[in-house]
Amino acid sequence: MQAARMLPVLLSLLANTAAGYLVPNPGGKYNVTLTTGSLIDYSRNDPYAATPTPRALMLSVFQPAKCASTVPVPSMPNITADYQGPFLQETFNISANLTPLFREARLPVCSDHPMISRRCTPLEDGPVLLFSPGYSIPRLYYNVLASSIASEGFTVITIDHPGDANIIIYPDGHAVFNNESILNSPTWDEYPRAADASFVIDQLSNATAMAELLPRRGAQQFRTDRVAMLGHSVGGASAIIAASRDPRIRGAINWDGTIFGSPPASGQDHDHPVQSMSQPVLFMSHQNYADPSWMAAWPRLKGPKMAVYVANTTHYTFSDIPSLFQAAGQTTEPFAHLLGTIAPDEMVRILTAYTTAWLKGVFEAQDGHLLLQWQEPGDFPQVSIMMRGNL
Ligand SMILES: *[C@@H]1O[C@H](CO)[C@@H](O)[C@H](O)[C@H]1NC(C)=O
Ligand SMILES: *[C@@H]1O[C@H](CO)[C@@H](O)[C@H](O)[C@H]1NC(C)=O
Ligand SMILES: *[C@@H]1O[C@H](CO)[C@@H](O)[C@H](O)[C@H]1NC(C)=O
Ligand SMILES: *[C@@H]1O[C@H](CO)[C@@H](O)[C@H](O)[C@H]1NC(C)=O
Ligand SMILES: *[C@@H]1O[C@H](CO)[C@@H](O)[C@H](O)[C@H]1NC(C)=O
Ligand SMILES: CC(=O)N[C@H]1CO[C@H](CO)[C@@H](O)[C@@H]1O
Repeated sequence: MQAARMLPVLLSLLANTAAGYLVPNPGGKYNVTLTTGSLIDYSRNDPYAATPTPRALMLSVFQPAKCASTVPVPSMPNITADYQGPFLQETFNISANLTPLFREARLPVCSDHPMISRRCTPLEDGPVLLFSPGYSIPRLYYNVLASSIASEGFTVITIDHPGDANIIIYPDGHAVFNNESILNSPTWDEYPRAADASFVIDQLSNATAMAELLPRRGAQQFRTDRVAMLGHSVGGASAIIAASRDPRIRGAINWDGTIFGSPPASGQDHDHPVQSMSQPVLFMSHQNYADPSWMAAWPRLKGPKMAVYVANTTHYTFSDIPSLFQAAGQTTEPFAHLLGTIAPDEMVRILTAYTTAWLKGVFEAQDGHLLLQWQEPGDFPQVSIMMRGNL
């Protein structure tokens, strides 16, 4: 394949471009501010640390904002980007080293510069959407998707789960790596992830913690009565489990995530990690296939529920990787078996449209009224409904 031979050339060109390449502005009615930082849970030790260590989450906070100009910022730290090429080569047995694709990606965000930020007005009262990544994939693989959803008026908080993400770089520079022992649990780390989500919600109303996380915003709480959770892969499964355990999570969206295993023996339910729950749940799949773990969860979902699939996609189309290829002027063709054949920007539009339409139903509906009248969000021929209930 010619494209396969072209790729190393392009990536080495990228590697020599100090300025990097810019991802397009997000498509919604807002631009976004981006702040990264950590929240430490002193009440809980990290189950995957070798020595007793409080659980420390790295977060990216995307807030919708009106700002007339944006600045390009790196999508991830160099150290994280440098880790990804070899990681993906090993995981997917590919010869191309994708490190430059990550290293050179720049996101357009509202500037932090005081002269400019005076003219930047973030939307402070938007609903909050927590995002949990796929197994071993850092949260920084979802910056483009998070920006796109945030630009529709949501504060999106992406979470790195320590011991799961392949590498997490903290503000003091130290790194935490993946701990494969996660895979020994029949539920992987779905429960620690759910606990992480509940901890983040606790801290949304902790003005001191919010001031440390978002210094420019200052000591202000976020509302915790309009929070939902989204995730990809095991992160999507975790979103449902988290919602089934924490009623503050008012809706859950699972992007292509199998729900693993049986709950711990102390659980109230004995044959499925999802407890009976009333919040609305949306499933988005890469194939027209009823995942047995979804079928097992389905009867426990007492609220509005729907499962759709997106044609011409794979499990990994639900990430930024295809968008980064497109922004870098590169075709995904050599990687069709990994990234699908759908146009990358179309996939971003689909994931954003279905996610935000579902969330609007969750937050704006009186007793699910809007969800009951669910309309197709726009004209996306690649999307088909597999199952729905209580709609
Ligand atoms: C990985 O997690 C296990 C607990 O599941 C822990 O005993 C072990 O020390 C951890 N390994 C490392 C390298 O942190
Ligand atoms: C977003 O930023 C672009 C510049 O990158 C600007 O042209 C546009 O007006 C901004 N939109 C909003 C809603 O702030
Ligand atoms: C990342 O590496 C580039 C060179 O490839 C360098 O110019 C840049 O300063 C580095 N960024 C950081 C934050 O160290
Ligand atoms: C990795 O790919 C090469 C060629 O692309 C192939 O020969 C080899 O069998 C693959 N290895 C595995 C473990 O699939
Ligand atoms: C609120 O946040 C501060 C700063 O992170 C922390 O010291 C404090 O323990 C938190 N309070 C609660 C109730 O979590
Ligand atoms: C570009 C591409 O792969 N298109 C395909 C998308 O999926 C539909 C339905 O499965 C096919 O008919 C298209 O050929």
